[in-house]
Amino acid sequence: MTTCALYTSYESTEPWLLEFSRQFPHLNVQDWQHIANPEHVKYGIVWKPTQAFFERFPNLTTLFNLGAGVDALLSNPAVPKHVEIYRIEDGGMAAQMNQYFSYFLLHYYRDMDRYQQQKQQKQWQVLPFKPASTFSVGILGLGQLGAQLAQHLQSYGFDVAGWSRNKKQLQGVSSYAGAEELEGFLKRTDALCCLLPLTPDTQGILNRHNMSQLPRGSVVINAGRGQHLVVEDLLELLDENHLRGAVIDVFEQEPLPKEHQLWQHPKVMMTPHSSAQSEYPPCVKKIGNTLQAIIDNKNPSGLVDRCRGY
Ligand code: NDP
Ligand code: OXD
Repeated sequence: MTTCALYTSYESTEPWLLEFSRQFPHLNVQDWQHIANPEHVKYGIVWKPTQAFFERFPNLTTLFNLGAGVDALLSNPAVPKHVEIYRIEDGGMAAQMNQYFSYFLLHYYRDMDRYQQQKQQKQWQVLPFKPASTFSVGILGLGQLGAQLAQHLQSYGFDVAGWSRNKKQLQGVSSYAGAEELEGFLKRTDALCCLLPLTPDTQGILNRHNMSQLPRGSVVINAGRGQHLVVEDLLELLDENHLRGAVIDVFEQEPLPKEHQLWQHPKVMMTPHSSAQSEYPPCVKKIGNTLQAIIDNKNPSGLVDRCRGY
């Protein structure tokens, strides 16, 4: 029987174990602390495992990351270099991201921030109508999540573009690729949505230089990773009124320290890394099927390219 060691850093392992036993009763997925013969375990199913996990399982060959982003695993020195890493592709998160970004994009497109300000001043004034096609949304990252978001946003009639490493053919989406096309992409973007993985190339991409290329009055929404955003640069651009507002879901330090100035900023909306969460049934299905394909010597999708960093 194939034994897999399950490690979830902050949530209970119980719902995952139940879902694995429901969908894949022949896989012996167990809480990592309750495994009798750890030296026989080749497969780990993990979210942010500590060094103790790797010390307990010296013969791992494969890790299944319980989320989409693998930055925490790739920067963890305890993860052996020879271990292959598979990540969750979608796992129910694309639909949640669509809801999350739609909510905030509609907030700005329909001037809800401005109407809230007017309310505070007891001001009754209808703002001019703007066709949705004049609202340009730019998505940084057109992968599993960004590509589905790009398709979804078209139902509102927004003018949608995306930026990735390689050019994409997505119906109705203007595709920009590579560092040389970033400036052109930013210059046409009223609402910048970040769904990039954190890599050495993307760290700090939401910096003063890049965000200044956005037209005056643009907004920034970051659900990638906290390290994409240079918070001081964002605050300056908000205070200079170059940017109209920002939504931040991910932070360099989570939870965000109580004394951080972001908590107070009137133009910043925040959520606690909750834009999308791995859903048990689709994630378990994906991991179980991937593991079966590995055992059958097939090449399943979701393998992380360590050189690329995602
Ligand atoms: P994918 O790997 O499927 O997509 C990544 C996209 O980013 C690809 O389009 C890729 O381009 C592009 N990209 C990567 N590096 C560069 C670069 N240097 N220049 C330009 N484009 C680049 O990832 P997912 O869509 O599954 O997830 C994206 C990220 O979203 C995760 O890594 C994670 O950080 C974040 N996330 C956040 C969550 C939250 O709750 N806040 C939940 C889930 C994910 P190409 O297609 O050409 O390779
Ligand atoms: C993920 C996340 O990467 O939840 O899946 O941040």
